[in-house]
Amino acid sequence: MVLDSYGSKPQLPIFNRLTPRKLNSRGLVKRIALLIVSLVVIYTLFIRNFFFSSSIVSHSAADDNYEFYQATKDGITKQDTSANQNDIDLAAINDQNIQQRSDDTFAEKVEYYDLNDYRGSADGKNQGDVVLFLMPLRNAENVLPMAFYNLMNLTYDHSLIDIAFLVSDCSPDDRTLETVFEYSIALQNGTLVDKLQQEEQEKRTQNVRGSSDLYQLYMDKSYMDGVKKAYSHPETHHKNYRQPFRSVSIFKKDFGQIIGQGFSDRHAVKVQGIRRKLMGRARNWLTSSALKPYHSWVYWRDVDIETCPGDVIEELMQHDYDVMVPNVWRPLPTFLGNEQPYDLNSWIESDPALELAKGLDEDDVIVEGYAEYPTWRAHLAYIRDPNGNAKEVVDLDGVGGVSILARAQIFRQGVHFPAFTFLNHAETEAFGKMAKKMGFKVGGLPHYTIWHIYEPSEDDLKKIAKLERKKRRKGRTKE
Ligand SMILES: Nc1nc2c(ncn2[C@@H]2O[C@H](COP(=O)(O)OP(=O)(O)O)[C@@H](O)[C@H]2O)c(=O)[nH]1
Ligand SMILES: *[C@@H]1O[C@H](CO)[C@@H](O)[C@H](O)[C@H]1NC(C)=O
Ligand SMILES: *[C@@H]1O[C@H](CO)[C@@H](O)[C@H](O)[C@H]1NC(C)=O
Ligand SMILES: [Mg+2]
Repeated sequence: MVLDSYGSKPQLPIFNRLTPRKLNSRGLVKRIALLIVSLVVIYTLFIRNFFFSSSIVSHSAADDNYEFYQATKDGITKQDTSANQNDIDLAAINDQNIQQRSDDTFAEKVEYYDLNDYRGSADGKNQGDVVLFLMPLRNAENVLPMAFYNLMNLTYDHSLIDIAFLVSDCSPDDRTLETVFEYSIALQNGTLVDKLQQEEQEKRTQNVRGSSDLYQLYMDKSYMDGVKKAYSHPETHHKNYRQPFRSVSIFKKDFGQIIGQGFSDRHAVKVQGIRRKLMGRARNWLTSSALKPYHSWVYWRDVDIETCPGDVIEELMQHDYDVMVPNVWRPLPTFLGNEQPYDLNSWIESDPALELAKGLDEDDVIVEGYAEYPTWRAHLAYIRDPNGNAKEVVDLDGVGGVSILARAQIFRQGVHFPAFTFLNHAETEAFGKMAKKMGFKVGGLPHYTIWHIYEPSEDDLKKIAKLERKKRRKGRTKE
């Protein structure tokens, strides 16, 4: 009620009647009291909300604090960082900066790059194309072992891959950054497999089996066997498994993401627009910070992929597209049907969706896979035939961000992940549309599938608990 009258016009009695009418002192006290009350109301209803909400939605342009580290086999070095951070030793940084500046200024070398040499070839592996591998991370500690196994599993020459992680907005008790440090050092030292296997061993002997692992008993057996095979003798997959990468960079920068990282939090339709735009901002920041003139390709990969063929980069590259994505599915408990398409952001545009977009506000974001937006688009995920030809390509309009191979030159020419609404889309879907608008080739492989982890939703956990109770009752009646 109050808000409405505010929304239209600040019609406070105090402003209306500030006419030269004689006031007695009681009237004056009343008016001053009213003024104070009004100001408090304005503050609580409007100003405070304004500041609060703007800190959620938008990110202050002036805040460009970040941390930048590089990992080698000998440890982590802090490379460069904004000078006005509170928690670091300013003197040390200033020294470092002065050092760097004088090095750069007086260095007797000019670096020359002919960007025609870095256009990206379909046969990049044999042409020596350097790939920039980018991975965004948030509260990802638990899935990092999986992600690093997948990294080592890449058959694209490791010495041609620069890795850059972006760690953002983690919870205070989360150890994503520290874990990335530890694993990256061991990765570059060639000893990460041993470290991960030792950690697993320790966990097994401590017998830490969270109740959340119960769901594994309800997964499809052939899927679980596949996972076991992928992880139990990992080094057998290719001979350069332990080879260090060209470089490993770790950026830490917060973007003010406050939407929870739980499965149900992230997937509510209401939060999609905000979440996706912030992710767009984070992806763009990482691209601009890590992309170098000598990169021919950029490969984006999510942390929570359980199994993926080791030659995914070569497979995506050989088609000579500017943007190429695989199919992304996830396993499900058997009582939910074993498996399901996961990434619905890779699609072919449809007429009903274009019609739908016409009726929306310029700033509205269409999100795929929600009843609220019946788009009738053909999703890459649903085109899949498990026995289909893995080399078959379909042209796409929107793409998902789980695993994108893109030519580096498209970023140099301005294609990015919109942090605003572009053609009623944001982030990766808008990236696909933008690349296409700028004349680049965007495609996907419907029958070439990588598998996202299954994270049990609250409903699924309830169902599992119920099944467990039933099992126990049965067990007792048998005895
Ligand atoms: N830097 C950064 N990474 C994020 C953020 N939110 C998610 N991520 C990472 O981005 C990738 C995709 O996120 P995820 O929540 O798995 O997306 P979903 O599977 O599509 O729901 C994962 O590697 C996450 O760790 C964020 O706010 N900042
Ligand atoms: C690096 O590798 C050597 C063996 O090659 C090993 O002794 C050492 O512990 C490793 N360091 C780290 C940090 O993993
Ligand atoms: C590693 O690559 C092999 C061969 O492509 C594949 O079978 C295996 O599942 C991969 N491992 C993981 C953890 O995805
Ligand atoms: Mg995910």
